Amino acid sequence: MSRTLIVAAAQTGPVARGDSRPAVVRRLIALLREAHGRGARLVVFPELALTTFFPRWWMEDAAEIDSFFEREMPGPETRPLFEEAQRLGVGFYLGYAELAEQAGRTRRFNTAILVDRAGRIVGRYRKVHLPGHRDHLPDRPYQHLEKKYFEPGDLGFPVWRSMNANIGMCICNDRRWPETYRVMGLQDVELVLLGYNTPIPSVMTPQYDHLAAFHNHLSLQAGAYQNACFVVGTAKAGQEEGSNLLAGSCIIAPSGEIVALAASKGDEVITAACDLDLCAINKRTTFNFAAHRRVEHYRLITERTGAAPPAG
Ligand code: CDV
Repeated sequence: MSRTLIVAAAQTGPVARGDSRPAVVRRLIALLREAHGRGARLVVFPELALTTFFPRWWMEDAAEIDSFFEREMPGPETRPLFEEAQRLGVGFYLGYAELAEQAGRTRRFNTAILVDRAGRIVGRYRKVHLPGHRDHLPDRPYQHLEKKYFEPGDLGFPVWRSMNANIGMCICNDRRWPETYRVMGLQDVELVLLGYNTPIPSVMTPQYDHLAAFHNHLSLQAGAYQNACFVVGTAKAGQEEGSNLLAGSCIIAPSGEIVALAASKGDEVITAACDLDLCAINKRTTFNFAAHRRVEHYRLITERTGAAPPAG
């Protein structure tokens, strides 16, 4: 039986600070319907898809900060997306800011969920690699305050068996780290789903702004090839509250090739028919981990966080 799954990346254009949740959800539903019309059974929405990319602003008022977070999922404003996806029989990935009450503590995460075709949340991922800074940098036009507004994820990089595929998730900056994909690769991942908001100019590396699109695809293609899996990367793109967000949503095959690529900076659906059995080619040969990995030489990867020069 063929394991070909039509997957969609549902890129969105900018979301303004004043856009209501119901208005954003209506846009997501329109993209979902378009993807379904093109045969997609799994749709990937961006990181923090329900709001503007608020870590660009220094905020101190707790109520203002919390207005960007979801306390329940689905809640009254997001439920229509779940209902429509269930009606259409389409699974989806959705990124949002999660406010969780855990063991008497309020915790905030940059989160993505995997929803199956029956509208059930079957997977939850909390962003591990939080970029940026936690202090106010008033000389900069924009901040990148993910380290202030979110805790690092506490769930690792699980892979779920759902929709007849081994599916993993990550979020934006995670895509630049080979460890992200390798941990999922070791769980036989076939599809890595991720959303991103990549502001240009970058607060961290303005020297590389002209290479932002290249580095995006380089990271996604390397992750797909080296772990023999498909990768779906979905942007929130365009001029958002004066900040330019990288577009370039794409679907990558296990060969490392880009098989679908967004052409615009706005709301746009791209699709690819992903034959999941193609993952087996490199999983059985070049990247047969059981046959070729030499874990006795990889200890530093988990023992040391920062780089240190050689002794002597
Ligand atoms: N949302 C992000 O994680 N953005 C980062 C930027 C700050 C570099 C990214 O890796 O695209």
